[in-house]
Amino acid sequence: MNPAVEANCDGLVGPTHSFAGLAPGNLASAHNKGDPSNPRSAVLEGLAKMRLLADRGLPQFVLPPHERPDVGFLRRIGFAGTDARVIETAAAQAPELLNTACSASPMWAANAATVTPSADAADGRVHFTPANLLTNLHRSLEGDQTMRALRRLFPDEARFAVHEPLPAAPHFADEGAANHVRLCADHGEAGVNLFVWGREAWETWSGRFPARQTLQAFEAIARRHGADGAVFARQGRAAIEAGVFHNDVVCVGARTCLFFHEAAFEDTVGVQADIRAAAAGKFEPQFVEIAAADLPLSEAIASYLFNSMLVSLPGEDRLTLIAPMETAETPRAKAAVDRAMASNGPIGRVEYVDVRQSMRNGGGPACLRLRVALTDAELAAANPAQRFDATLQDRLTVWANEHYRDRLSPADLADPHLLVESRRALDELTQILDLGSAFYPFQQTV
Ligand code: SUG
Repeated sequence: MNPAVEANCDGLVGPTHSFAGLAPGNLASAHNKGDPSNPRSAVLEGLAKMRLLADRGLPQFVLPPHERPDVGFLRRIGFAGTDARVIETAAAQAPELLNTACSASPMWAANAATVTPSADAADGRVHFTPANLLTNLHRSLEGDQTMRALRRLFPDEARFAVHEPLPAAPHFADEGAANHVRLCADHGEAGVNLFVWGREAWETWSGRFPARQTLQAFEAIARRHGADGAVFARQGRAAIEAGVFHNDVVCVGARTCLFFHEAAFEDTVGVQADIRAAAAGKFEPQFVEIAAADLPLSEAIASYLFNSMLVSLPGEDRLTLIAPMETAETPRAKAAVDRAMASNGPIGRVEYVDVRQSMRNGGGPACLRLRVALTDAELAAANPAQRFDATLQDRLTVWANEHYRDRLSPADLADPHLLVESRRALDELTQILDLGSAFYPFQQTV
C-alpha cells in the first residue's frame, strides 16, 4: 500500500456563466431560467470554497474553464462569417443554440471524468475517462477539451492514463464521477467502486426526465480502467422522476461511509449487500441512510444536502461534510445533518459554504470538484501551476475582477464583445496556470 491523499480538482467558473435553463430534469436550472447571473460572484465563490479545502490541508487544483462562446460548435452547425457575425446570426436565428454555445457548464468538474486511482487499477496507473455528457447538448461540447485539460494537469503517461471519452452514442451516455462513489479503508488501499446507472443501453426509456447514465457506459469504463472492486447499482427511477439528474444529488461517500437518501437506489438492500461483498477482506462499510419520513426527497433535492463534499481531513478520525448554505436554511435537512453528527457515526463535523451562483444551476459543492486519490509521487507529477494556494487565489481574484462581468442576462450573450472579453481572460489564464501553447481552440488558429 502506498499512502495516498484525496485531491480536489475544481472547475473554475467561466466568464459566460448564465441561467439559460438548458438542463431538463435539473429543477434549479429550469426554475432560474432567464434570470441575470453574476459570473464574477460565481468564480469568487468557487475560489473561496477551494481556499477552505486547501486551508484544511487537502491538495487542491484548478481546472480551467472551456472556451465559450463555442464558436467552433456554431460554425459546425452552419453559422458563418467573422466570429462576431456567427454570434449575431445565431442570436437572431437560434437563440437556444447560442445559449448552448455559451454555457459555463464545465465548472461542474464532478462531471468531467470518472477516475480510478492507481490502488484500484490493474496497471497501477491513475485512469481517467472524460465524460461524453451527451444527454444535454450544451454539455456534449465538453469531452475533448476536458481530455486536453486532464492531460495537461496529469501529463506523465507512465503514471496517468487519460482516455478518450466513450463513443458519443446514447448507449454510452456518461456523466462521469457524479454517479460514481469510491469507498476504501484508506485512499491508498484497494477500494470498492460503486457505479450508479439510470438506464440500460437498449432499454426503452419513458421517464419524464432523461436518465443520463447507462450501465454499459460504466461497464466499459470499469473494463478499460481495469478497475477492481466494481459494484453496479441502479438509480431509483422515482428519484430521476423527482429531479435527481445525477446520483450525487442524493448520495455521497468517503472512506468507509456511504451517506444517502432512502430513494437513491432502486434496490437499497441489494446495493448494501453488493458493497459488503466487494468490501470483504478490505473494510467494513458504514451506511448512513436518511429516511424520506425525516427528509422528503423534494427537500433533499432543494437543500442539496447530499451534494455536500464528504472529506477526510488530516488528523481527524471522523469525516467532515462541506455542505451548501441551502442545507443550513432547510430545517429538516439541517436536522438530518445534526442527527448524523450526534449519532457518533462516521460523520463528525459540518461546514457550510456559499456557492449560490452555481447552486442556481443545480451545482452544489460536490458538483464543482473532481476527486482524485493520489500517492505522493503522483501528486508531485501534477502540473504545479494548477495547484491552488493563497497566492494563486490572490492572482485569480485580481484576474476575475478585471475580466468578469458582475451581471449577465441571457440577452447579453448576443453581445459579440463578450467573446472578446472571454478570450482575453482565458488567454491570460493560460499563462497563470501554465497550460502550454494552443490550449484553447482560439489559440490554435492565431
Ligand atoms: O448538468 N447544470 C448542470 C449541473 C451539474 C451538476 N453536477 C453534478 N450533480 N455533479 C447539469 O444539469 C445547467 C445549465 C443551464 O441551465 O444553463 C446545467 O447544465
